[in-house]
Amino acid sequence: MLNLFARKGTPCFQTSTAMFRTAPMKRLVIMRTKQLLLSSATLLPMLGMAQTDRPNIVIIVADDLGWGDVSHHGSVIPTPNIDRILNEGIELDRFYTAPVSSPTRCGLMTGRYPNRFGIRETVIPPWRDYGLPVEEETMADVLGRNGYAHRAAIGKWHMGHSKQRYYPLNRGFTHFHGALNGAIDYFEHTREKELDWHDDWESCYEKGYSTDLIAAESARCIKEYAKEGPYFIYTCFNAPHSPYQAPEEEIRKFISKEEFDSLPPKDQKGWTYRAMVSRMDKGIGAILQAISESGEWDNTLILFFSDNGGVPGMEPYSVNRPLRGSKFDEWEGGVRTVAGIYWKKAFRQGHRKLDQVTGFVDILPTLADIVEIKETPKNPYDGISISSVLKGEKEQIDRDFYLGCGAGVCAQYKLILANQHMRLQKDFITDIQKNPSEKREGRIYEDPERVSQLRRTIQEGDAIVPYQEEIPFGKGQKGFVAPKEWKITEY
Ligand SMILES: [Ca+2]
Repeated sequence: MLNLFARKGTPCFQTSTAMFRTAPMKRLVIMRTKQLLLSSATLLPMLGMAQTDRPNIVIIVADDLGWGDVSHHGSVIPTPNIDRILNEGIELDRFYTAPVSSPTRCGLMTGRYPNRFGIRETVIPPWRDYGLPVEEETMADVLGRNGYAHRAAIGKWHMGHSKQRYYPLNRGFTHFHGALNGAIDYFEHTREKELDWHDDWESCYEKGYSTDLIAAESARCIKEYAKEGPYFIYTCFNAPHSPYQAPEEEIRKFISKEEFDSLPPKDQKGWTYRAMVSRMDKGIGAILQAISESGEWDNTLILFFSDNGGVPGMEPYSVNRPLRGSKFDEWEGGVRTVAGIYWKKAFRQGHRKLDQVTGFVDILPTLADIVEIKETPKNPYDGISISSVLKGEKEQIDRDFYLGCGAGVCAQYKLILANQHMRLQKDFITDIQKNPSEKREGRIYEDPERVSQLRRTIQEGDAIVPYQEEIPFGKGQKGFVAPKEWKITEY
């Protein structure tokens, strides 16, 4: 009954068996799947682009990774696999996100400013009864209608958990393996003391460190899906977000047990954080290897980024230096994150550092462009396609990028209007190219016209009235009791 109910709201172009795991249905489902795969193949010429030309899409998201926490940016933490994406692909040096998790994820999935639907300033906490509204289409919905039969969400979801309507399998994905909430326990897979680890609609009791499990499931799906045409994998590590937990042997790579045990808790956290990043990088390596082994390396588009900057108070173990600020604010350290993109077949890449201003809301429009999706989006995108820049057809697109909360950026300038959240009594303007650290004393040579345009963009963004109310983080926390194993029954 639960499974039948769960299908409500999924796109009719559903081709995975993942949704239909109830035993009596299995044979019928396999037949239906084969029929649908055939029918999707016959549909493809109508969709404009040959199936073989469409890249597999693998998006890998880190959680709270600091700008300075990859070896590519000078960290002592070895991150050869993240570095590989940046070095062999295109380093997206000016990739912007929201300063916290859920807004970034919702903006990524929709190509729209998350303040349109009330998820701008805060994450969706366990006690909140809302999510990404069903009025919004997701990247998985769009790709599902355009030739991508398999669409997996693996790892941290964080776009709504209190109703089935917010669940990944009702948001265009054909497979889900991971946690609905943020900040789960890495070993117990719990949030608010209840198991929050799922495989499609079922509780998942597998053992292990969540980073390893997320990587392994991603690799498994990559190998399975590669046999059946282009696929979409959305892998979200919960690392290196708190709680600070890592396998003992990973910590030992950095520091001896004796030395670790002699340190105060703050430093123990710091060394554990380093081990968490290192382990995540190893998981990313396993994903890259799976793509390679699947024979699809040349035609797989891989995007890596962190959902926001590193947290405050973790220096020297996690740093956003030389950027100012951290998670929760719109200084560069909160919203400009480590990012790289790779697609051997079509991008001009290889040690290419791109200073194009881009970010989370551009990804869906860019993918729609790459896959040659002709349909008009259900709700207009706020982001733009940067496909032409990635392919090397265009050097740069002059644009403004609205960051929320009175902030915005263009190629040359960063402007933050006076506001309480940022504790700014007066507007902050800087030439961000000359002053990437946003030091207050930086001398500004203003182009009044360009700055006025950026100001208008920010004011227009701030004036958006959300159609769903944004609720403060702590509201409803008192007395909240998590549902058993985070099982949700209501649509
Ligand atoms: Ca985050």
